[in-house]
Amino acid sequence: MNTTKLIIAGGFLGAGKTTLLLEAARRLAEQGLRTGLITNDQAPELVDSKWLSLNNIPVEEVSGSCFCCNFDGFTDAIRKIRAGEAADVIIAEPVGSCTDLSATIMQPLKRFWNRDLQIAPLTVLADPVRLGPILAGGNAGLHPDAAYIYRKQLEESDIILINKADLQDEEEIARLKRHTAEAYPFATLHAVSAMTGAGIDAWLQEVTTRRDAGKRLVEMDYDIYASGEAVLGWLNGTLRLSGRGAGNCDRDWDAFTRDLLAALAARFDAGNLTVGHVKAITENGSRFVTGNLTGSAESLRLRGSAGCSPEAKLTLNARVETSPGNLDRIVRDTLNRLCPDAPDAPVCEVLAWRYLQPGRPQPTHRFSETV
Ligand SMILES: Nc1nc2c(ncn2[C@@H]2O[C@H](COP(=O)(O)OP(=O)(O)OP(=O)(O)O)[C@@H](O)[C@H]2O)c(=O)[nH]1
Ligand SMILES: [Mg+2]
Repeated sequence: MNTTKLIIAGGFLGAGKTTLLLEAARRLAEQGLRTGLITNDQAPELVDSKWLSLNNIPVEEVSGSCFCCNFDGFTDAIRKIRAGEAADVIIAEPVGSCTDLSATIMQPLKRFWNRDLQIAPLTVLADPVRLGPILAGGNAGLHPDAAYIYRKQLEESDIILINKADLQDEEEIARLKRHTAEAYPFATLHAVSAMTGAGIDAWLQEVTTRRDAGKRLVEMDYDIYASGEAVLGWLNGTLRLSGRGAGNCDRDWDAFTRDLLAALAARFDAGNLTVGHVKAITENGSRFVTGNLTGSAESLRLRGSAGCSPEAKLTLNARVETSPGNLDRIVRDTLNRLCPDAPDAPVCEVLAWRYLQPGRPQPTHRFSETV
């Protein structure tokens, strides 16, 4: 079997990793390259995997823990993609609250997989809304231990992508680039938009040609790292939605998705609970709408359309700085209000539901020297 190029694209929750994976896979397909993707989460029922699959990109999922704590699960996913489609390129997205990837993923891959894989430099995405305050020494509204994870991700990177450049003016991007280069002089920098595709070709050119990967190992305090993950409540749920007596259109699932995320945002904002990322996908056959909250209510964005139909399926993934129990209460209560027991109201039937606090990261491998 030929060598496969493996690109790992990390970065904090909501930075735009999955959007980048899709855009990169599309661009690589235009070059005649077959691309497989790997998603990762603390629990199954992932919005990211559904969204990528619905966009017809082969995707494997590693759920239950970060790649670093389930290295064999990660390499099994690589094997599956290579066996199925003989992928030319694999792009993997670790959990957004995961760090220490150079020591726990990049070095072991270089040691054990260097004949099958060409491992690309470690890419880390950053959302300007959080990057600016972090560079200024603040915590970007995050718990200090979660902000520690954000900083460590940047510290161990080979390449930093300042994403969502389409939302900033040129001056702000130039300022962010300057400050990022001062703070992390070892990393190559690109300002990109995973959404519009701006800057993505230059990044792809770099990751598909450069041979040095995982050049940096950083000191990591696992107590702070574990605490930074544990401040986030995690909830993954899937629901069957049905309309009830709503007339010809039955239910407008785009409006439902928007109402759900707007109501959740209002609850989180009122309780001063920092949102890592809350995302939802509502599927109506092959039609789908995604909704994302990457901060307070004004960060709410919808993409696509699920249209109207009598039935749909909704998957919700929420990562919010609160206890899992409180997150569960808020989400259930919000759904109950949107789906009351009334003749014209939609019906929400839970198909799968988990809420949890990520456990202490215990990597399968951890190298203390670069390979
Ligand atoms: N304007 C703009 N929005 C973007 C860009 N990239 C991502 N987004 C939006 O940012 C939100 C989060 O994007 P995702 O790709 O899901 O982020 P992620 O890093 O995969 O998030 P997690 O998997 O939860 O860590 C979505 O609303 C995206 O549409 C971009 O370049 N520009
Ligand atoms: Mg993602």
